[in-house]
Amino acid sequence: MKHDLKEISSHFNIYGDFIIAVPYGTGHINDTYQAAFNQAGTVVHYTIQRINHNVFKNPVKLMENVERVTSHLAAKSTDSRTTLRVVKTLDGQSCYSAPDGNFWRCYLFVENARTYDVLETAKQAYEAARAFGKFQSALVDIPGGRLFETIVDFHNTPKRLANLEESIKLDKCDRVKNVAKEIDFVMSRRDDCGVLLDLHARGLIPERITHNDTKLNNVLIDDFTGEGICVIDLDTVMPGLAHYDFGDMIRTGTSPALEDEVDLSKVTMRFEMFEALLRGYLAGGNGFLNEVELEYLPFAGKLITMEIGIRFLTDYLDGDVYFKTHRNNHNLDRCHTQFKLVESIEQQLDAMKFKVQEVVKEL
Ligand code: ADP
Ligand code: GN1
Ligand code: MG
Repeated sequence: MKHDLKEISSHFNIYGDFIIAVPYGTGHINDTYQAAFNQAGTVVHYTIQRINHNVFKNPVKLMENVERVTSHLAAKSTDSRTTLRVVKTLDGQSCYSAPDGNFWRCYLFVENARTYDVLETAKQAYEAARAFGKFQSALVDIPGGRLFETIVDFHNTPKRLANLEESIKLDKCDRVKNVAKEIDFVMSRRDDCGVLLDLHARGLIPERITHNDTKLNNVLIDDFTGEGICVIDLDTVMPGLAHYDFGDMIRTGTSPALEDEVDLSKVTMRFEMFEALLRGYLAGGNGFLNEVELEYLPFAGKLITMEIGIRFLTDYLDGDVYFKTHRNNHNLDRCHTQFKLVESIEQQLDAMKFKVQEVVKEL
């Protein structure tokens, strides 16, 4: 293992004897481990993570956000499994700054729950989206001023497009020649990029506190009840538009294929999963969205899927420096699934909008 997890965990306020730590999950950014401790004969687990400080430039401010968010959520719930619980370092900090420059944090591990990279049932989609809806609406009254922006312009799609154009111009790895079709795909849809920011600038959709990485594997589903119990991966919780979250749910919750599937015939927007996400999100949020926000929910799925596709394409051109990759052309494969899903959403966009109207009338 790259890191000495026994030594690292000794800096946290964890009682008992370290048994083992194993790499955990399929995230693209941080390094996540599940650590086991023997506490008077009982095995107790913790999540220990290295915060990727190339991506998150200010881990200390980031952890201040996490502390604010988790304590606000904890105050609203009596069930300790419904929010992440930060385990502090021995000197009371929310992360451990190691001599080699790495930053580590620790959470209580939520037992008897798991995440899914591909959702299997509409119930899971409903439950995951309900958890994110609840999460967003619970943060509406977080005290203490605006949260710190851990990554500025994270969902600014026009800027993501500008970054792609810059990478095309630089063509660092001589890869532009391989992706003419993909570049055309984006350029023919460039007018979509500014739509949400424009609505916001016109005062039609408000800034909210959003999660910004609502990949469906960022919510823990209870093994027994099937409920979406705990929203995790809080690094990007910061000011944003509701659409960023619902859009990413459509991106990751509707396709039956993995994000890096190479058989593109498997990639499709399953309408029944969209409907389940919509119903779950609205049930969890309990009426907090305005009319324009509701109207643009289906479009958000198209835009956020295209945006992440643009980011995978950009990283492919830059030489795979941002997202973890595990094989050649991994980012390009991921880009292809995103663009295929964009096409599938486009074909169903009218029906999706109609469904929103129908569901909203029922509320
Ligand atoms: P990344 O930023 O790398 O995606 P996550 O915070 O999402 O990291 O964690 C990776 C995986 O570890 C999650 O998908 C989830 O399965 C698991 N996980 C993370 N935190 C916890 C926790 N507190 N309890 C249980 N499982 C967790
Ligand atoms: C990254 O960390 P993870 O795997 O949950 C990325 C998201 C992308 C996602 C694509 C900080 O999320 O923005 O949507 O990969 N996180 C960051 O799978 O860039
Ligand atoms: Mg994650």
